[in-house]
Amino acid sequence: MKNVLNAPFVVEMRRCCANMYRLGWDERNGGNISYMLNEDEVGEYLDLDKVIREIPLGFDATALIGKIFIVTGTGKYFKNVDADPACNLGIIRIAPDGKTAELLWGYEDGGKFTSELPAHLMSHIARLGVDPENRVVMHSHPTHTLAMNYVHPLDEKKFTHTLWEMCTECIVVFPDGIGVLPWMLCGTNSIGEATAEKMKEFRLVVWGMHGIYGVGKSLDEAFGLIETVEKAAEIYMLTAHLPRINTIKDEEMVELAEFFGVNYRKDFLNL
Ligand code: 2HA
Ligand code: ZN
Repeated sequence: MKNVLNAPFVVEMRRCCANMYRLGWDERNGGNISYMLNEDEVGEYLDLDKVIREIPLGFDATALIGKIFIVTGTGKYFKNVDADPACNLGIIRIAPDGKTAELLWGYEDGGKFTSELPAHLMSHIARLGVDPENRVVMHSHPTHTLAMNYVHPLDEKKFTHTLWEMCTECIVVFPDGIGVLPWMLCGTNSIGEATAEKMKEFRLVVWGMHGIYGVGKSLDEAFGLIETVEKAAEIYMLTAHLPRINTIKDEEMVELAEFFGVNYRKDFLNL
């Protein structure tokens, strides 16, 4: 059996969490990631018949029975993942009852998965319905995106449109736009259900005055979505208090979307 600490999925999670921490997006225990793994790949590193502990999920994940995820731990700091992955990360499999997580590795100090697991697993279910290749759900508190939440209407069309105006690449990177939820209590099944509902339509969902969710086929893809939103939000926050004398026009956004062949939310433009 190969050493799981060298597994590409563990190395990627270590690098990703360290990177997000250094960007200032994941203070203290802020943020969480879940990454669906291939059973054969995990089998090279772990004995899949050896369940260390069973942990109740607190919601129904029947649609994901048998699926394996590497997930950041509750109360754990992204800052510490790289130095101690076995304590700060865990690999879980959804048990045949759909209501329990079987711990296959990690959470070595007796810990468990992120308190946002309902939002993560419900989002995985929703995204897999749209894109069978989806693997990653990522939550973070990027600074400028969050700042923008306080000074810009929390309206999906307006929020998306403003970000599309801020960087030429935006409409190409997230042509499907951004779903927006109002402030809601986090860590609950209700916010999980609301997030998953948005995920049927969007790959990015803002949690009002809290943070953002991004999804993708890989950690890079989910990260790249959030990174692009954050860059655009930074430009917005650097310019929102200044007179705007130039902008990317809606006609130009159409030109971009058509040139790059992306299916964009036409109803989010004002044409
Ligand atoms: O895990 O970010 O939303 C800490 C959080 C809660
Ligand atoms: Zn959060």
